[in-house]
Amino acid sequence: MKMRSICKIASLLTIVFMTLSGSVLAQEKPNIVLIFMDNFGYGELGVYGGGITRGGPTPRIDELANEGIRLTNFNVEVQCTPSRSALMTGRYAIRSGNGSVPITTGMYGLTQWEITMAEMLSDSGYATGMFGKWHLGHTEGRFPTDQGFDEWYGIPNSTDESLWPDQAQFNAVVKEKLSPYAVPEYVYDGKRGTTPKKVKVYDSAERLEIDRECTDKAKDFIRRQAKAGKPFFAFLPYTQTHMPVVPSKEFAAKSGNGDWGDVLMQIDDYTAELLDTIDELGIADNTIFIFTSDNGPEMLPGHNGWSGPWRGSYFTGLEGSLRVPFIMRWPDRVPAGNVSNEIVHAMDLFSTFAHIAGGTIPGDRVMDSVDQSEFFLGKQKKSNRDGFMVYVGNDLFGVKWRNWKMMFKEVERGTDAKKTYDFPRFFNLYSDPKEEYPLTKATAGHFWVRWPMGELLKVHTASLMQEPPIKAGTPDPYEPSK
Ligand SMILES: [Ca+2]
Repeated sequence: MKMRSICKIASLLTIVFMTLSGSVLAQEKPNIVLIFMDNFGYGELGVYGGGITRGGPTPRIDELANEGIRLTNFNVEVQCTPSRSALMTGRYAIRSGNGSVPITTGMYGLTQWEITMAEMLSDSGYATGMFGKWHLGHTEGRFPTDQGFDEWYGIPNSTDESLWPDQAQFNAVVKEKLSPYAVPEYVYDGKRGTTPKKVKVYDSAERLEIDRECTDKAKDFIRRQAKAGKPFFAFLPYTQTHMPVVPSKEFAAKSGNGDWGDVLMQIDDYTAELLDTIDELGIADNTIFIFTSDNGPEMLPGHNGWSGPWRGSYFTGLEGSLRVPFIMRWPDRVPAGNVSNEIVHAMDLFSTFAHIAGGTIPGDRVMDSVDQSEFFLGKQKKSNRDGFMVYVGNDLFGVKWRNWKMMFKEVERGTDAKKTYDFPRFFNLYSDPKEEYPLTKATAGHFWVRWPMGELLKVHTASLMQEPPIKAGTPDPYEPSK
């Protein structure tokens, strides 16, 4: 009898202990690895219809999709700078003065007033490392290490700049000192609290190996944080597949199908190295691993990417510009093998990560981010977003809502003239996925869709009145007027 009581107490204690350790585990902050490709279209990966059809198989990323959730309606802003701004701040890029890539404003990027995803995660106890392309400011006080990243290796601007040092005229202009911005782009190495160091010129030779270096630096960062037992955010905004799309020497001619196939194999291999690293460290189960892109495909002929079933390249409001691949794996938390056509926007990752990581969502500014954690975790079938505003540069092109689009403006290719329509064009994305037929039997009976879309537009317009957008090129310190 006595023995049985002891056993009973012992098993009760075991249950209590297991419950406690279970809840401790549940409270552990997951690591986040976020791969954010550049100009990488919807159609490139095998699991999205690309891979072998594009001349370069992507088996590891395809496998990753089977281990987690894959979205067919994940949306972004349509150029490099705005997309990165929206991702980092959880706000439409127009709000922070980053609605367009910097064309005439050398002083650009995020003001110190913005709260980035890296700052939010850092405040929540995360180690934050960035390895790749920033494109949110290249002046003192605007580097990633000024905006919440503990460390950064990569480039401040973009990859076409790697072609500049090959031009004799450019090199002559550099000597003439005609503009502080008509200078070579550098690869930087930075630590929080210090001025990032220039490592080397980002030229056409370095273009080949920059993503190799970023992968190695990220692996080192991940190993150090795992050893220290600190939750980490590893942000990998790779430079591929922004033009010029040429592979590392290691991958040259590997696919036998040209540069594009080689680069796809390279991307798959680098991703596999990161996945293998977290496996080796035994932290895969507590690591959210995401593969996505900043905007639709590159449009430069010869370097042009593929938007899969959608029409259009980046710099347009077409689906090919807006929809990019999105795969998220979090073993035993995000149900495996889930494929969803629910609308999610890159801005939503801010609030989703904040929820998962115990971070704080700023309450003193307009936030456009929507928490999608319950959706990703499979607790609800629907996402928490029905639609969003479609911006191209600082222009509001239209509204996307459920399977509909109401477009006031249109551009076929980013460098083409913009067309403006007095009567908006309505597209049913189910019956017309390529947005070719604005006025058909499929749309004629549905002009009511302008009302729910009008409601979204009304709320958005009011928010811009309530909190006027920061002008592009605004210097620090910035404070909104009350
Ligand atoms: Ca881009």
